[in-house]
Amino acid sequence: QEQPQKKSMADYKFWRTQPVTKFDEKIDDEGPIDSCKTPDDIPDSPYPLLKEFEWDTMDLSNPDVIKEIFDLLYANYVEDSDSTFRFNYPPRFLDWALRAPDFRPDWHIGVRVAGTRKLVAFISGIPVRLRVRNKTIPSAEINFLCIHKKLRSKRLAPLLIKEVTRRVNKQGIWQALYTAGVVLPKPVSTCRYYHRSLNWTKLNEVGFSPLPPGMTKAKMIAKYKLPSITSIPGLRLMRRDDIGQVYDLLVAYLNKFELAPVFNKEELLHWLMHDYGTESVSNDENDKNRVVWAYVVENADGVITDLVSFYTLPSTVIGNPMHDNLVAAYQFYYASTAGLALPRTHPECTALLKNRLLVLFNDALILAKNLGFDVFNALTLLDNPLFLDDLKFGAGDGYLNYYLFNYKAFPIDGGYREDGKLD
Ligand code: NHW
Repeated sequence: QEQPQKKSMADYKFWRTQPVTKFDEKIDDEGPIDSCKTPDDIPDSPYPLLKEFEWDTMDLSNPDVIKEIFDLLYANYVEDSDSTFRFNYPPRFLDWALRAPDFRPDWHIGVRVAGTRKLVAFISGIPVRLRVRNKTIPSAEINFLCIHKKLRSKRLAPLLIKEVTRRVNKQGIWQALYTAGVVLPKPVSTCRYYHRSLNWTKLNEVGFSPLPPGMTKAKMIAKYKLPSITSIPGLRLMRRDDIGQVYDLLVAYLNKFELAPVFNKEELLHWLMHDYGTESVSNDENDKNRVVWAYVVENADGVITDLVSFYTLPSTVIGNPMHDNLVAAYQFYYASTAGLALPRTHPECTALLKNRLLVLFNDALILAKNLGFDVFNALTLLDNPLFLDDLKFGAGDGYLNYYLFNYKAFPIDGGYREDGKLD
């Protein structure tokens, strides 16, 4: 099943004016698209809005402000194609995702109704360093673009995008990464979503997993049954003092891939551990407020050989009499030493890695199931094609397109195949 067909450049009235790769563009070399500018070339004041609206910098250190963003997203953020599910990012998630190390408050941009101060639109950026093959690019990662349903199709999105671009450029940053389910000019990479049922009965009741022809409910439940305890000796919740080893392991693993973030230890600690295990917050696996879980495998010599992590992302189930939410675990960073010393093309490298990832992710599924997740989601990226089918992940309807702003790059394999097959 292919992604919905692309339109031609002429149909993108906004995007055709932006420094992004065109659909039919032939790429000769990688690098910025726009000519070089300096922050002084960028206007000091915000783009004008219609007079009933005003820009606001959202102060996420204030829980009331996070709640306002939560409420906007809760009612208006991303839905699936037939409006059965809508992402429901918990406030704690927004805090984690947006107040990352070195975040800039003025990249958390709201649009309010001038009279009532009601929040009606939002866009955010955080600073990231991206490695595209062997070049490291200071960038912004743009996310949570959302416009209230009543203000759709009024060309407000291009204004939000231009305003975040202005604020990012003012810091001397000229590139950005963003992802979207929709096709825009032009993805640098496309991944497909895969889903592994943990609670098949509930997934069936909410309409996520139909009963396949010729199967019974009992057979489906049996198909997805998992052991109740994990199998890898030395698998345990990550602690803050693991960061040195985890950092080295993840850097070595991600090095194999063409597009990856470049973290320092502080950033990686934030993404894997948030504030868990600090003086103020315990490192409790079952804490109801937790948004990210990271586990390591420590061998008998105290060496960390593997990392696996996932985060929570509940969705509202729209108009279902039995359930009002669906809680998905999303695969996050992982790494393994299996096969790492061998060249990637070496056949033994793939076999070693595949065997390891099969047990590592089977354990991750068990952990997620025991934590109460309904489904485990992953994309076709990294080494996932080695284990998705075997671990009973099924191909979803959704795709995730990766985009670079003001940077042309040769396409990067995201594991998405038009024939739906995995490598
Ligand atoms: S993707 C999630 C986006 N959010 C949602 O889907 C939530 C539900 N939908 C909405 O709120 C993750 C609205 O439908 C939105 C569009 C706001 C999506 N990305 O205002 P108009 C992200 O947050 C283009 C980019 O009339 P609307 C990533 C569309 O193609 N562009 O539409 C965000 C058209 O342009 P065209 C998108 O429905 C990355 C124009 O918007 C888009 O009322 C942002 C129509 O505008 C999308 N997801 O509002 C880019 N969806 O050229 C960052 C639609 O076709 C770039 N459009 O005429 C980098 C900036 C920083 C650079 C720094 C160097």
